[in-house]
Amino acid sequence: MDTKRSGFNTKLIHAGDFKDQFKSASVPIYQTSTFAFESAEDGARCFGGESDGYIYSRIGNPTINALERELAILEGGYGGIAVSSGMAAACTIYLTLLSNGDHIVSTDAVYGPSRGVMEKEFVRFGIESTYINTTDYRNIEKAIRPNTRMLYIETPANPTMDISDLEVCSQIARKNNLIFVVDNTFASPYLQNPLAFGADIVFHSMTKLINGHADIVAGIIITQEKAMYTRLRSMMINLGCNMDPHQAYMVLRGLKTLSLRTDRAQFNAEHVAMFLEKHPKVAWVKYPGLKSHPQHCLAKKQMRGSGSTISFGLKGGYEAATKLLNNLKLALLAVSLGGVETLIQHPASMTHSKVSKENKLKSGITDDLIRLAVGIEDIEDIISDLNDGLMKV
Ligand code: LCS
Repeated sequence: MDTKRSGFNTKLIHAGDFKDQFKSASVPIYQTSTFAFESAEDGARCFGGESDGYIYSRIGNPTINALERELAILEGGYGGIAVSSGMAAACTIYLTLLSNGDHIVSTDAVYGPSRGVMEKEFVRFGIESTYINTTDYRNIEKAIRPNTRMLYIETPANPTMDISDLEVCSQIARKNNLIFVVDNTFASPYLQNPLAFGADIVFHSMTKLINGHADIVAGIIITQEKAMYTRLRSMMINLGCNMDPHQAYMVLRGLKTLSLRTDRAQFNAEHVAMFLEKHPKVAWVKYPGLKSHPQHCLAKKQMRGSGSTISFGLKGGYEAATKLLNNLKLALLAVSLGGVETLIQHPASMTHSKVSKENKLKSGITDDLIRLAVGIEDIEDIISDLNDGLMKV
């Protein structure tokens, strides 16, 4: 069957297109570090690239490759490179495509360590970075310098839920000869396909929606073109930030229900966002599905849904936020998102705690911001938990 032409849900189940001699329905775990060659000549052909036989699991493995094929199809790209985590994906992209003297322009409200590693570590290799609000394209144009090499966007952004215009960013990147990279973690390929808007690279922390069960840390990079795929794969192999076959199996298993889980979590998130917006103790709510979100129309244009993460603030600021966080019984006080269970956290003191106070404020990561990752529990229970917690504030 040509899964490239089938619907999204069919792709979720069949796009890995794995076949073995036993006609296994699910992709088996090839828990092996190495593969024997048929002969010395065969080994030489495998290493010489004349045969596509397996060599060694850091280089390639049938379970991992099935996941890579599937994600490449879901994102509409040339190929996928599975890695050990979302951060491994970001760092492989930086290390492969940026050199001494280069400059990167990025969304300011990105996942804390994606920015931290650039400002604290990559700066040692002479790579400069500028973090700006990419929801306004004029900020991007102003930030571009003669040595700018990459435009790096996170949309929706963690934790502000800001949405950047993928089409406009892609046009700016083309005009200025920049590599356009999109972190699509908050949307997943179910809700948004950045390559279709002209991105060169899309990547995910598969720890979140794609795996969806809070039991695995994983990442993937998907490229539009073969040349970039080859460079990134070679770097991944040499860095050794490959995925493990068992990890790939777990993600393949979680991925099958991506649309079912996302639909339900999104249904819940829409109701929670409306509940919060009406609550007297809540100062503000930011969820792309609400009309009050500054980029609500853009979200509708480039996304197929609003996802399951909400940011909001209470009238009592940080003090009120801690009271709420300490008084919830169903929602787990934990970082991460996109899983089946509802999670809540305080980005300024948790996920983004290493970002300087000044940069946090500039990026909209205010002290009152609470991030809620809505799960697939019964909506009545999630709202009742929040309601009880808010009564204690
Ligand atoms: N990109 C985004 C947008 C993320 O939210 C995260 C992790 C990463 C990349 C890194 O992925 P990892 O290496 O953890 O697989 N975000 C987290 C968060 O918001 N809470 O805990 C982790």
